[in-house]
Amino acid sequence: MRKYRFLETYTLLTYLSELFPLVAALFFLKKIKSDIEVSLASTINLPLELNSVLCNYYRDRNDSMGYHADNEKELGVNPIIVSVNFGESRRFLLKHRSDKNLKSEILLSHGSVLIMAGEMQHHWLHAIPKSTQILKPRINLTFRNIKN
Ligand SMILES: O=C(O)CCC(=O)C(=O)O
Ligand SMILES: [Mn+2]
Repeated sequence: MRKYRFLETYTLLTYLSELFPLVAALFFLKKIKSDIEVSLASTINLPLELNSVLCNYYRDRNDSMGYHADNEKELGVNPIIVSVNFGESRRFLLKHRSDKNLKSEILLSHGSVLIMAGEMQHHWLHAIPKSTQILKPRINLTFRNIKN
């Protein structure tokens, strides 16, 4: 029954997205946002309102993002940032700010969700490097909570 309803909604959205792409995109964003909020609350007991989203579009292997921390004042002290990935897999690099030997990386594949939380933005920088391999496009959404 639920599956049937989902398919109906999906068919409707496919038509809708051809006529009103922006409306369909907003519907999908809201759905992803509420799915994340529900699963954070039910799995790790973390009630959180995500009130903003940034979208990054990586056209090919030459599009990248340099090392940075998401530590803007409006995100608060230990922000929770939920990153959702579509399309091509890309390497997500991490390096520690003070201990140069501490490095890590995660392959963010289609459908993966990465949660950055706690003191991560104080101690670590992250980046998406260029690639030497031919890559298809990738869309990354990062949901955040902006404080007033
Ligand atoms: O594309 C990614 O996975 C990283 C995005 C990111 O770090 C950002 O938007 O601040
Ligand atoms: Mn970032």
